[in-house]
Amino acid sequence: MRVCALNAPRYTSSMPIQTVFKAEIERISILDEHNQFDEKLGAGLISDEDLVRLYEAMSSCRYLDEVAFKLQRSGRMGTYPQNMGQEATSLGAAYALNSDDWLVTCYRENCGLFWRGVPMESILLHWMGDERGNAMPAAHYATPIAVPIGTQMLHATGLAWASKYRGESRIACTFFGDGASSEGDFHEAANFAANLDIPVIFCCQSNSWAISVPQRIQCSAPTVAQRGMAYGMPCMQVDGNDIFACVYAVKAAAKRAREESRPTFIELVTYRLGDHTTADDARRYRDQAEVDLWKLRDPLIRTRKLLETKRLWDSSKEDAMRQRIEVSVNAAVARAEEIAAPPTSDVFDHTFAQLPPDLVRQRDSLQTHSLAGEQAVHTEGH
Ligand SMILES: Cc1ncc(C[n+]2csc(CCOP(=O)(O)OP(=O)(O)O)c2C)c(N)n1
Ligand SMILES: [Mg+2]
Repeated sequence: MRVCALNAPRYTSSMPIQTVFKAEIERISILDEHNQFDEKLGAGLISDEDLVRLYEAMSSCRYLDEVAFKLQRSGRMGTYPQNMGQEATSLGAAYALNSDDWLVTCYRENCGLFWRGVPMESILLHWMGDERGNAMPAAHYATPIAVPIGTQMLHATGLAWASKYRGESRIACTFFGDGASSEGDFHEAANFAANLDIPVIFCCQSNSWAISVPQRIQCSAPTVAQRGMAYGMPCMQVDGNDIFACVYAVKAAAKRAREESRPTFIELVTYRLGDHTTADDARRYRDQAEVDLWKLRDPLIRTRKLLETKRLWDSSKEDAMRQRIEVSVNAAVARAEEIAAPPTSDVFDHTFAQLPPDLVRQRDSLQTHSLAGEQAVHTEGH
């Protein structure tokens, strides 16, 4: 982004009309869907060896989506939001960040979380309704996936502020949808981060839809990126289906955060190829022609094309990879399903250090199937 006159004095005596603010937003694209690669920006950004690993990571995440869909349909898992089509965004960020920078996500960032090392069964457990799926191992610097829209942007800003206050070099990177950028939480987080110079990166997954609400209805501005500009934050728009562009943008934002303690807003333009969740049927509100167009821009297809051009990939490697992925994803499903279900009383265990008396009564009456009235008999231990 180029911001002209952002730091201009707020008062001027020039008359009668003058421009006090002008801005441009740059769009970053390095590897497009026609296999065009920009050497100037892309050279040296991702090694060949890493590109193969990134492709496998995206493919593995895509396969998990297939499996999770079937698990939900066969009653073995609750509602699940497929990540299909959006794998490159969070993966690019996880690749570009340090492994101890905070990754504060919502629910379509499986690929970045797995790159961090978050176990696949944690994500499966979450969608199976098991609280233990939210216990992200501390070593991964990832917060539990946030389903309430928008809340996590405030958490990321707070985490980055704490890090700055302690004099650590750790920054935070948060992910949210285009719909979430219309929530008050986004505006509070952005204002706070920009005004207090907080080293946080706001990554918006601009996927055209917020369930059935098209982007044009909830954002009248030509780009979502300019929402960050309103707070005086550098912003850019990025081809979110281009793993190189995602890495490039997050690297630049991380450098700014670490060296200047400044936030950045990145609009990652992508598309969800699946339904909003397994509880949705997107055919009811969007055209197949639109979906077909975005299938051609799939981040997996274009990464594979580049690998083939570089003679790093062929169908036998693809088949061998598919077998590896099937084994590892199926093993993660087995591990998630083997974990014994928590006791019903578990819902009372994670909020209070000392359970208040009314909740003690509810917990105990739950075990005896009676109502928790004032007269309920205390049945602890039965
Ligand atoms: C606070 C809150 N309001 C409403 C919902 C219901 N809801 C779930 S997803 C969603 C749309 C989110 O759209 P977007 O932010 O664009 O993310 P996407 O699902 O497209 O990735 C809504 C309204 C919610 N989970 N939390
Ligand atoms: Mg969206």
